[in-house]
Amino acid sequence: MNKIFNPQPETWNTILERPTQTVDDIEATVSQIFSEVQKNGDQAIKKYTSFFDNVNLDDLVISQAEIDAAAKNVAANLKEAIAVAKQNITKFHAAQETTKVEIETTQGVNCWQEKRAIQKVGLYIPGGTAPLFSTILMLAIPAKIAGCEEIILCTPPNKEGKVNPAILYTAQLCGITKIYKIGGIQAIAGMTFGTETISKVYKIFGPGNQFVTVAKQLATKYGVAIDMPAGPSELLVVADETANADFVASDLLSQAEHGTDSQVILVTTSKNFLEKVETAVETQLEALPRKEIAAKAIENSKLIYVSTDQIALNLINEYGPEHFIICVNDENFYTNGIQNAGSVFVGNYTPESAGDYASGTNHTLPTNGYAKAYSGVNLGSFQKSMTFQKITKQGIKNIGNAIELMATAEGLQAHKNAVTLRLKELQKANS
Ligand code: HSO
Ligand code: ZN
Repeated sequence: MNKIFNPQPETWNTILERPTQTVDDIEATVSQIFSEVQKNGDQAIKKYTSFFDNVNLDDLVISQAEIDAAAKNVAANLKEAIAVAKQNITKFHAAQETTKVEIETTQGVNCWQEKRAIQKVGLYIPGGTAPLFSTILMLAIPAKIAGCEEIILCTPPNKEGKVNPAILYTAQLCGITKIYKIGGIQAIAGMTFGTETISKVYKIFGPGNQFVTVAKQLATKYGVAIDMPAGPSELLVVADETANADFVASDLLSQAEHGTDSQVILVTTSKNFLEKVETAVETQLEALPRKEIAAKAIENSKLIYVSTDQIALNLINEYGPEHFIICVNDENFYTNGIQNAGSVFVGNYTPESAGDYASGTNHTLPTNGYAKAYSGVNLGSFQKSMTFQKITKQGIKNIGNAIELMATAEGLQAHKNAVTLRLKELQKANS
């Protein structure tokens, strides 16, 4: 682990740099697959499934029989655990529902805003070494609460053409409309254009590797919205002598095991605590099944000592971590002062894993410093705001002249006329 003591603010940017991703060569591949899927639909999807996933599929849709069989393969205690998580995630996201905003801005001029669900959404769940069925809960639950009519899911098949049973079980439990055995770029392209079997969607959600990330960005060029630009997982812990070094080490490792490019950082005002965490990480790492992955991430991770809480806070806001754990005596200093973070975990008994699975908050969060401008996925991610207005005769009399003057000043006579005609008619009716 890299230990850094009292870094000067001029060096923060370099110290906190994220692992760089080279996307240039990926872009050409992504564009090629997009244009083939746009032209040849399912045939192109099958071709690339065979190429990337090494399996030839006749049917891209998962059948009810496969889902039922999968459900039998999920242990009863895991089903109960999923139910606990589902209940908490539902409670937290249902509470985010807002009421209609309505105001009479001027007498006779009524304006209001209402939310509407995005009708068709697509969720992407990666395959790979860890089947993240928990991400289905994080995406499908708010989509259902919002009232999305069509919620489809794409996930890559393994070499036998199968999908992890927990993924299928969770998807069915959450009311996903259709599940497709399609992964990677071809999945994102399929949901962007629609094919014979895949529905075209209006917004795509979910994590993925660099290929999926670049594909989601290309989808936006075709008018499909995406949840957020995604990158490798990150965790920053701020801790002082009141924290527990073993707990902190376990949190750092929990993110480190996601991938070799995960970023984990400790910021502390205690040199003694920093040393304790380093030792604890080394000890705990040895016992992890995903030790090799975690070790690589830990190699690039940082233990940073700074002399005051204020310096620590400035540095953390500059970094904008995806996950931010606060284990210090004066929690309020950080909870009040944090400006840029995806999700914040407060106190010694709030591991990040809680938010990853079952406390109720969402785990689809902005990485790569995007927490400075983006929110994590929430109920609003599956909705749009629409505005309405209704103006009475008195209302148009009240604001009509202002509109006429502004339209004239912009040189837009037709805009002015739309008001003038109405005002004249009202004058006539009065005389
Ligand atoms: N920490 C991950 C989410 C996750 N963890 C899923 C476990 N399963 C990204 O925020
Ligand atoms: Zn995680």
